[in-house]
Amino acid sequence: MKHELHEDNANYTKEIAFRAFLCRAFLLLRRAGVAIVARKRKVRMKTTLRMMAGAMTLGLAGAVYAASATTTDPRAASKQTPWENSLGMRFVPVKDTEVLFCIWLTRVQDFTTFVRITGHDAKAGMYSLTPDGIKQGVNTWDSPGFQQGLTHPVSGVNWEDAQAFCKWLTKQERDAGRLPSGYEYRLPKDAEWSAAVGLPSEFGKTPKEKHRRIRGIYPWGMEWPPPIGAGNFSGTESKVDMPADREIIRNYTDPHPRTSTVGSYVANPLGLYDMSGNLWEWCEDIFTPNEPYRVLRGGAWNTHDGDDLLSSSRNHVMPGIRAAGNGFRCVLAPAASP
Ligand SMILES: [Ca+2]
Repeated sequence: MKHELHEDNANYTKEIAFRAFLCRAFLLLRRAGVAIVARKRKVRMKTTLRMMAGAMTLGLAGAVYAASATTTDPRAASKQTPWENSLGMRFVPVKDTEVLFCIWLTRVQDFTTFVRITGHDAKAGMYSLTPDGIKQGVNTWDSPGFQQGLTHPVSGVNWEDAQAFCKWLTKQERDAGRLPSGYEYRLPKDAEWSAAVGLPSEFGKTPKEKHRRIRGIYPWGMEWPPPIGAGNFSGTESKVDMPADREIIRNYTDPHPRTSTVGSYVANPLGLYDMSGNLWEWCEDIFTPNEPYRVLRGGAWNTHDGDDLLSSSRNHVMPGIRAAGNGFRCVLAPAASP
């Protein structure tokens, strides 16, 4: 299943607005169904309030795409006026850090541009979920075994691929005079990602020491299972083309069995999308000293375990491993070596 043909940014804006509309309609219809059941259970008021809250939050998710104002100065960037780069990636500041986070995971269209220009080969050895279980080498980032559009997040790329993308984009935009002086692209650090997901101060020095130490707090709040519309996880909808005995979140459904277009779910208070679900996000850091594993955060479309979706949870994977549940998000940071 190859990716669709390239769209320009204008078409992208229209497409993403349309997909956000479809997603909102789906979720509101589901909520209407929940309301009927709830009336039978005499909890009408509670459900109505949830519907109103859901409509408001999902409305906000779509509203971002109606706003087109951006800035060319990273220091002037805000949630309402992001900084936009040459690929149309948008960045907003995150309090208590020096960096700007991309509001989206890196998209298929971004990675496709990188590969087309550099010839970077990111295809070998990808792990993917098939009806017969997890298989290696069957699929690749540009044909991951499920349908993707160019505005889906690129999946099946490893930490080294993500590093190569960031280095290429930094050089590309510096050479073109497009990157403001003193900045570079890189992956978020583990502590920066915690700030971006809204975690309070964590105890511990290393990601391993911080791992799952704050219990009961998820990116969407304190509910389990997640409230409707919280993100793209492995809900009942994901039971297609996967082993029958694979676990899911039994009391959760979203519209996406695999990856979803970035920005399909409500943004967090900083304006960042998919900080929970869609794809795990590679970070710069090692998990613990003297071991090669790199940190990933946030969970993915194939995540069902509540502990994995805690804001304080970390995954740790060898930097060369490519897997269909893993992708990455870039930050714009003060350059370590201008
Ligand atoms: Ca899903």
